[in-house]
Amino acid sequence: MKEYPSTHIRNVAVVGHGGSGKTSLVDALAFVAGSSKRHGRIKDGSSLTDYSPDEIERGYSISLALAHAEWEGVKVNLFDTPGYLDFAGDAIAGIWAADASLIVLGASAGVETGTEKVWEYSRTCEHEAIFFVSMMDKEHADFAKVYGQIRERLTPKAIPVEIPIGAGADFRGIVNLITKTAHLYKAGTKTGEYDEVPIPKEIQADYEKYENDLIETVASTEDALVERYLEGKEISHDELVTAMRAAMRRRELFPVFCGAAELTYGARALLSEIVELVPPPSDNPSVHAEKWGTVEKVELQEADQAPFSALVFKTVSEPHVGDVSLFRIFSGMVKNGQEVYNPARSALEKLNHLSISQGKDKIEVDALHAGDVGVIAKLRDTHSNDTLSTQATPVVLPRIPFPEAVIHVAVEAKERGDEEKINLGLAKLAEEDPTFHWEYNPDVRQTWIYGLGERHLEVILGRLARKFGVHANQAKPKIPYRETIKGKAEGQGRHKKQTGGRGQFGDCWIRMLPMPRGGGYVFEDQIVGGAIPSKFIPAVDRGIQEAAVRGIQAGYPVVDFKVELFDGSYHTVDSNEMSFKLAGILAFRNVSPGCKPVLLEPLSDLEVLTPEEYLGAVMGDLNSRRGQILGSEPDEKFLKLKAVVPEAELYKYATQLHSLTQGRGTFRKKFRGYAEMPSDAAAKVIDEFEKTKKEKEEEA
Ligand SMILES: Nc1nc2c(ncn2[C@@H]2O[C@H](COP(=O)(O)OP(=O)(O)OP(=O)(O)O)[C@@H](O)[C@H]2O)c(=O)[nH]1
Ligand SMILES: [Mg+2]
Repeated sequence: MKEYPSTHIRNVAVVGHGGSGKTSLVDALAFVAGSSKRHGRIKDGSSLTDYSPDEIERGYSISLALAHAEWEGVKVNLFDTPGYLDFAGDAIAGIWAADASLIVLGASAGVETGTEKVWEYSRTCEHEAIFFVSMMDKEHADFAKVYGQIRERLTPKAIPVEIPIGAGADFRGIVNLITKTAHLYKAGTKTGEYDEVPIPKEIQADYEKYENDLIETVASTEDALVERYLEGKEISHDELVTAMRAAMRRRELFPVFCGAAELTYGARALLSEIVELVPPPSDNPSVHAEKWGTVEKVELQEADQAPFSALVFKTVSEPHVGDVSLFRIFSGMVKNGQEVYNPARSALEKLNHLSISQGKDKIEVDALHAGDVGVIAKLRDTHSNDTLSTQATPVVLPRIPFPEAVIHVAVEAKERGDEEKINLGLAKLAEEDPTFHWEYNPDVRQTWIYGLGERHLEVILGRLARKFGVHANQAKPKIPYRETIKGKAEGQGRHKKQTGGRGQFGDCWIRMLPMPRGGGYVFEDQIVGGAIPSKFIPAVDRGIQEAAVRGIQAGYPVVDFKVELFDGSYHTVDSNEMSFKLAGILAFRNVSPGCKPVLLEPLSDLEVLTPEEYLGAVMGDLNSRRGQILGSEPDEKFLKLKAVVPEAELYKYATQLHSLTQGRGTFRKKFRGYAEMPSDAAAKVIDEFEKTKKEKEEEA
């Protein structure tokens, strides 16, 4: 493998809606360049970057994967990212680690919700972006329609640089408006070969219109050009390209290309455009890093002579290899076998078998230069989002803002005794995937897994089975209800047992009163004159607490109440701590039902972002979930709706919101606290408790 200096590298994140043709495009680009030896296909599970067993099985991308195409002396690094929002973490990581976004659209599907999302991420990273309208060979392919949608829904600054010749079954070539040439593909070509011909007559009119638009648009980005354009003077090819590059850098212009990746049509032309228009890493402004352990800023130049820094943007665990870290060098260079430093974990790491990745194949290299992307297996203590640097200049790079989990379910072992193994597997998977996490909830005694969507969690459980050999089912998460009291009452708890020898005796009188929400549990000893000897009083307290954990009405822990112990009696021989603890338990059981017990449920603060047209549907749905709507306000193009909703009503809310808003709505949720449950909802929980109690009793 040739060594590529910074000036001869391009880093492109291939992003777009699910199924828009990204993986097929990456495959075609690497193949026509000759960098990948075979033309892989999604359909037969042979594509270059969808190589993991779960991707082959499902037929879509799940993980970010790397490939490259060596073209015109330049190495184009391609980050194939998944389109489904469930795996958006990898799309964001890809955009973050690359320098430009190649946004792929289907020529018949056009702009979809996933396209809007990746456009937003790319905008946040201030990336240059290129649009590629693929699948021009598909039925109903319509380039002009898709271009119109891009302008309307994404940006009016998009401008075609290529237009198709024919569409659908008749799609046979492309015209480049800058070089003023047409490529006609040879039917059945395997590597995208074409004949270069003059502009065909049948599209002459289209050509003139688009060419005029392009020149006018590019000229208008620079005063000097605009004047010459208005004077009707010729603008040269080089001037156009230079102006385009500059405007792309300022995000004032986004070129649109087209083709049919699966047929390799347009792949060669696109590679040349990437080489020409996307800036090499050496052109990037310096990176703002932070000196480890300080707030001191360090400006790092993307040049070989700068101190080494790289961000691990992804880790994957691969069979027979172990953990593989994908990293992007932001400054400096590294040599195979070099020792680097992970400051956040105080870990020295050796880069043995420094490699680059062509799909699943690793190609060992001697060195990697500033701006390049590499892979390394078996780092000791380095995870996604960690910075690798040197001990002499320990720095941390800005971290990838991974999206927060929006959905959680409980998991249950299919086979008893597998719980421990499941938790170990989940912990490992969480290290790999920053958008996935898990916890054991002791309140409800369930393991909960959190992710970006149902599909994400299904994939996680699939991996658990495949990699760790343990099978788990999804279950509805139990709600950690609480109980409390609203009224005051008093009464006795008396434990007396006369067996053969020494008996048991404990007797107490308590008063129970409500405490404010969050006030906790308070025990007050009001015994005067030794009615209960002081050494037994803590036992009464313990008994009450023990009983309170088991609930009053529905078996949930009782919170926010006060107990005053005001009287009692004892027996000099038969009384002991155990008897008074039992007396405490009995007192709680006798008195609490008379204190107007109620159920408390967890509430969440919800912030929903939705396009205005779905506001009614979103509000109606929240109302049906016992939500209390606090108000709405504009938030850029969307409306932000605030509401308080019981957690019990939010099971799989992400999925529902997705379908209500055609995938465009998003939400964030935060635990707000506990509040009293309305009696009808509480009655259902109490019934459920009674039912399971009865079943258990019958079983016993
Ligand atoms: N007709 C036609 N079909 C294509 C073309 N490119 C891709 N496809 C098909 O479209 C489907 C989706 O293609 P992928 O390359 O997997 O799309 P993707 O964008 O990577 O999908 P995700 O990774 O799931 O987001 C596959 O069945 C491909 O065979 C094309 O140029 N023409
Ligand atoms: Mg894909």
